[in-house]
Amino acid sequence: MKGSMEKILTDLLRDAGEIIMEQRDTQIASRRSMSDYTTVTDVRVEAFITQHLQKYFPESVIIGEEFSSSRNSLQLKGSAFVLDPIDGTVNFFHGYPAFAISLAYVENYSIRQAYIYDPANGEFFFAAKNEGAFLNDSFISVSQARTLSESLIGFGTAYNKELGKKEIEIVTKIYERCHDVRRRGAASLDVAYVACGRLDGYLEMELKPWDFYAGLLILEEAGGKACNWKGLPIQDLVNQNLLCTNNLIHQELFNLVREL
Ligand code: 2AM
Ligand code: CA
Ligand code: CA
Ligand code: CA
Repeated sequence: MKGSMEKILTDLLRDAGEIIMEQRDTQIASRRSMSDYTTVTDVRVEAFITQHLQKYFPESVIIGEEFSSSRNSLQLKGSAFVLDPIDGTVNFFHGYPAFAISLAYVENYSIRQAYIYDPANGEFFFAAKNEGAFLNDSFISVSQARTLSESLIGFGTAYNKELGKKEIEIVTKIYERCHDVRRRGAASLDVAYVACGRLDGYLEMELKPWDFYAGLLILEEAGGKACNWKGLPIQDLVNQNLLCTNNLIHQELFNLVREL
């Protein structure tokens, strides 16, 4: 039997997924750069989820990509939700089916529950602290790959083209040493894919908290490991260069990232 919070949030994200798929409106609502933009659906879905969260959990703070513009308003003390209404907006815009709703529930700086819903593929990732990680109600765990030479590695390219080119340089070195590399374009799903063993590692620069907060718990509960590119634990609510692995290849992949 699902706990009541889990049931409410699962149903809420499924309803939000329906809005994304059925009212597919890719009109641009605002644009920060050539590849950094928001569609009216991003804003609509965040408003929809926020409204319901406020109704069910009025004491919780909501930190969402589209409405939490001021960093000063971000706080994780007490209870908070960290929300990305559409992670993978560029994919959503182009009709490339790799985007997700990402929602983390945090209590006193600790992620307690995590939800990543990929509506185009009907895949729902979930984790609860100390209770394991799941994909569509089945337990998931990270891969058994022991070396980079038997690994598939995901990566991202930043909206900032100069930064993105730097990432591609790093990835070129990794590519020479692994089975292959993949660039899919939705950070939350990339982390979830490491958690369920489809990827053995994943790296991306300058991610925002809502891109990966839910993924962090799912990865941890599935036996994986995350750090920033300095090898330090992930800090709260700041942008970071993220490195995620199945744990077994962590040091080997980190050494290549650190070299640059
Ligand atoms: P978004 O679609 O919600 O904006 C693409 O590489 C991935 O990085 C997506 O998950 C995208 O999330 C995220 N991302 C968000 N902001 C970014 C930024 N300023 N630079 C690079 N990637 C960003
Ligand atoms: Ca965005
Ligand atoms: Ca995002
Ligand atoms: Ca987003």
